[in-house]
Amino acid sequence: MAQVDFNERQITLKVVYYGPPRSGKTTNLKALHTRVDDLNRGRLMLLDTRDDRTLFFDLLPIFFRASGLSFRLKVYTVPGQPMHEATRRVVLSGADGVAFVADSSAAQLEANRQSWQSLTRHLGTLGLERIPVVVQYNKRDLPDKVELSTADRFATVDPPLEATASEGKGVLPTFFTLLDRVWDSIDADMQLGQRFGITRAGFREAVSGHVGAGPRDIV
Ligand SMILES: Nc1nc2c(ncn2[C@@H]2O[C@H](COP(=O)(O)OP(=O)(O)OP(=O)(O)O)[C@@H](O)[C@H]2O)c(=O)[nH]1
Ligand SMILES: [Mg+2]
Repeated sequence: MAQVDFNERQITLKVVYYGPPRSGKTTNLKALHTRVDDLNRGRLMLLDTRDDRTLFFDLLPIFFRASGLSFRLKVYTVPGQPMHEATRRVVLSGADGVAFVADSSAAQLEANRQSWQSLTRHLGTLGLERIPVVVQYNKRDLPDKVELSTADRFATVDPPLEATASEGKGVLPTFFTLLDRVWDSIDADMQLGQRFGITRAGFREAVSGHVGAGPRDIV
């Protein structure tokens, strides 16, 4: 659950990028990092092995002020390799929202499905089954990509988003869509808008003031 300090007027939100092995979770985070202005981002922590597989998690902290409030966004990725199941659960705990990064390759359908199942299992045991989850199909540049119109939406209502994170495409739309959903769910629980006088649009504007939204990323 979001940490809200009413005295300090400080809101801390945690979002997690989850998905099968090598679907591009860390690549999303790296692309995001390059789009956050220097003053508002903390150090990008990549905890990986020598061959770039995430070992524990990656973390990108983003800090900014808006409407007299101090925001701390913590963006995590989980390690995708099967052996790190316990680590994924730890990283998920306390999350306010999840971006599920599916692999667009037709060969990875089963890996996507298994990862989705493990996500829902963890969310259930952590009591987080109501947090928002957005689905991103990454690697849209692959020749064997699945059609988005017929691709598994998993249990989500929204149509999946597409991305080619290695080219920085689709990374910001996924991030912003996730934050919109997170804001709505926390606002519904904690009446942030009413208590602090900030709307979702105000929050979104503040985020995009620090996380660059060039035209290239909007499409
Ligand atoms: N073709 C293609 N390759 C991509 C894309 N995004 C990431 N990759 C590549 O996929 C590989 C895995 O990317 P990572 O970001 O490390 O994947 P991950 O999901 O963090 O992997 P784990 O941490 O091991 O679960 C790397 O070689 C990336 O360059 C993409 O959009 N298209
Ligand atoms: Mg990784």
